[in-house]
Amino acid sequence: MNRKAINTAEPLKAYFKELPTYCEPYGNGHINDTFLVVSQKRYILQRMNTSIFTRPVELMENILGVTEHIRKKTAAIGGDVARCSLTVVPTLDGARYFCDSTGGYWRLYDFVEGTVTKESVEDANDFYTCAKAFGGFQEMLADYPAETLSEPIANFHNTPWRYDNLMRAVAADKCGRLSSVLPEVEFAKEREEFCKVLENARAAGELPLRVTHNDTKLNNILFDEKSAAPVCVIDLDTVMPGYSVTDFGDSIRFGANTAVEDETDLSKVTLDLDLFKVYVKGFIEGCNGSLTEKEIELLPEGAMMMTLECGLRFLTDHLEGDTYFKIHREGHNLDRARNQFALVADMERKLDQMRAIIQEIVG
Ligand code: ADP
Ligand code: GN1
Ligand code: MG
Repeated sequence: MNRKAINTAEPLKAYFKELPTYCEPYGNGHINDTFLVVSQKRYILQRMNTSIFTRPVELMENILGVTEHIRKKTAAIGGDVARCSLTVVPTLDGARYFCDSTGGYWRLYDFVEGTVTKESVEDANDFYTCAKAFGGFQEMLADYPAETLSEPIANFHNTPWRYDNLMRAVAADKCGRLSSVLPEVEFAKEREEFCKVLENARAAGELPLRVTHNDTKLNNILFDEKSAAPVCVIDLDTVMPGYSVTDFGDSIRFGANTAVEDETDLSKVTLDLDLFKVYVKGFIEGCNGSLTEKEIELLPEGAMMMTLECGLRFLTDHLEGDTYFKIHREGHNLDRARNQFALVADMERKLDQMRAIIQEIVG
């Protein structure tokens, strides 16, 4: 979608008495349409992606609850209240979001000044800072009643459901692609029991329900432009009840793979144990004692689960005709699924080493 073609006149009128002179596409996000608006000060205007987030009103309730909580706790410890979280700016009528005449949902945030985003992990220190920021997010929200949050995407990290969904796609074989992916389907089937590990731990009362971010990538953190310290965790659309180990795991899946997510030379796809170690250290420090022993024990399973689940999702989308993830070449989702499964296999080989690293860090 060409963001320039999006009509911002209606939302601007809803938010500003005097129309701002500057409103241009901003940032590199893949989900929402983001604009920088300049009037007396700077703002971020976003049109929410309602084809992915079909319940924008509940989603905004989640964001308001969580950001308010972070601000209160930051105030209590004398922190930087203006920059610690996103601030939702109301419309001129006092509403927290705006629905335009075409059914598009919009929101306005204060621009968090003096910050920058980084698009990719350049060195171990970037990954450590990222881990501390997402661990800190967990800690800030450790006393938030997670069960009061709604699920903007149902079953998002319900891995057994994702597995069943793959099996439904296999049975339907809508695009006639099944015969070319039989080894991948077999790989998934061999791990059906593993898919249940976190849900079983939850059912046994061993895994607490937490407020989770669910998109724990580096470019969802704003860093102070001078000190490079993490200032604020953004992109809160996928905040919902979940497990701390999946927020941890998604970062590992994405940031500790020695290859990019769609690399087709699978010999390059491995788990970087040095980066794993750095992230464990930063995450545990960031969580600042809020993780239970069981959560710490299940961190490697969280990493394997997120990687396996992502592979299941890519494979499902391939079988269903690439309707969810954007593809840039034929078979792109299958390449991604193979890549994720290769990473799962390497994680399985390195499971004992992952456990030893955790032991070494927690003592
Ligand atoms: P997406 O869901 O599409 O990834 P994000 O909410 O992450 O959208 O926003 C896209 C980019 O816009 C971010 O990576 C960041 O650079 C910038 N951004 C978003 N919100 C703010 C804000 N309040 N202050 C400063 N920059 C922001
Ligand atoms: C999607 O759009 P992006 O890259 O932030 C997906 C994640 C997947 C990721 C895999 C809402 O995130 O869950 O892990 O692709 N986000 C959604 O690249 O489905
Ligand atoms: Mg983002």
